[in-house]
Amino acid sequence: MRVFIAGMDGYLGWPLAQYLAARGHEVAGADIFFRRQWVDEMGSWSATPIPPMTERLRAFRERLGRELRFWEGDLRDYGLVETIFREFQPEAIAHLGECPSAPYSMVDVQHAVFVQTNNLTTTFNLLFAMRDVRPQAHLVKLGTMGEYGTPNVDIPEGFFEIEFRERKDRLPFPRQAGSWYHWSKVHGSNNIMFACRIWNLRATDIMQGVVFGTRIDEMGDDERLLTRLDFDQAFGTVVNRFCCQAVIGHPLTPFGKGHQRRGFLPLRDSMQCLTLALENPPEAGAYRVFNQFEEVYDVTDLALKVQRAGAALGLDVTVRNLENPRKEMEEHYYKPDHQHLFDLGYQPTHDVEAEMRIMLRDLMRYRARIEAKQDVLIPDVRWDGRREKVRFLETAATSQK
Ligand code: USQ
Repeated sequence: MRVFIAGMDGYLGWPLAQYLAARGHEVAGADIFFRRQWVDEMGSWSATPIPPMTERLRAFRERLGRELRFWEGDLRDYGLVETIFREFQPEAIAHLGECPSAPYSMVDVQHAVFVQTNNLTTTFNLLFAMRDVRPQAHLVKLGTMGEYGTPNVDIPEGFFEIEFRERKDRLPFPRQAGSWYHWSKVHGSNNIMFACRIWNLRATDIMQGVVFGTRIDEMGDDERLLTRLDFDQAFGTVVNRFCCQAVIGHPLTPFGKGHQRRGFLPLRDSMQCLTLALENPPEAGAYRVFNQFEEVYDVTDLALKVQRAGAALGLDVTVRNLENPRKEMEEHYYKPDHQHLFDLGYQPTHDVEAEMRIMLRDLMRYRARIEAKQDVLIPDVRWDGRREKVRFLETAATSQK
């Protein structure tokens, strides 16, 4: 299958190119390298060293024995998107070309506007290019579990049956996002749902949980094939940050009470699930939603898992709760469904601590890079608009019973 990856230079885009190519798919991608700039703006860099795209493409060719087609350009430019569609004629599009950070979107008005316009514009351009050039293609759009928020009821996969005043319907489940970034994903979902209805397009909207991991097997030992691994407050996801903290002897930092619950999945599972979605398209006109995660975990329980995984490697890991820079529930009910991917054959990596040990071993090689930027581990972007570093709390982190 010909798959176009929007955002191929990112944390997920780069491994996805390798994962799909290793399975015989013809892959092409585009990127404007915004992620590199955003992380730089946050005063940080990837713990794993990231070579320029020319070197990444050379390493890809050496490992997989074929070219990976790449366009350097801005997907907010409709002309570029249309050109790519005409030249490559994609059968599927993996849309990872958005800004993925909640804290980045909360910095100030410029960042909020940038994240929403960037994310909505790239999605619009892909939808219109599908309509005009590749109406049979399948859009696999990276959304987020964060679209739903943390309601005090179970969360279905996108839609639910509701009875109201003696009438029934199947409607989109309410979205209650927790940042301007997460709302950008909600708005994108609504636009895709509408485009499928009016233009008979087909799309899978992936409500993905929080991803963690440094590698997939396809990368082998070639450092140039590694994906980026961020640990700053905006682009480092929580388990990736905990693992970076562990290797430099910095306390792990659950925010507030530390009992936020989220769906999580290892990077290798994310690749497996995205591929399952791509290889099993829905019929024309269908807009379907997959909740994509391995299991729901409590943030403090994950910190304690990293602590145990670290101990197995001789690391002395402490956990100290930080003041929470966000406005979010710190103890709450959370029970989302995630059956659709299992129905397609998803085989989850259940041994999360084994995955953490792989991450810690990888990251120990780059200890000096993390140490050099360790200032970025303490957040200063607060949801109330202040820009001021948070402080450690005196309460000790304990496992959720
Ligand atoms: N957290 C801590 N300590 C830290 C960092 C984070 O306790 O040092 C907490 C946060 O407060 C939050 C949870 O861990 O409650 C997850 O935070 P995160 O930064 O790992 O993830 P989030 O901001 O939700 O965003 C990430 C990705 C985003 C994706 C989302 C999936 O950056 O692109 O959409 O995960 S989900 O969380 O399911 O919405």
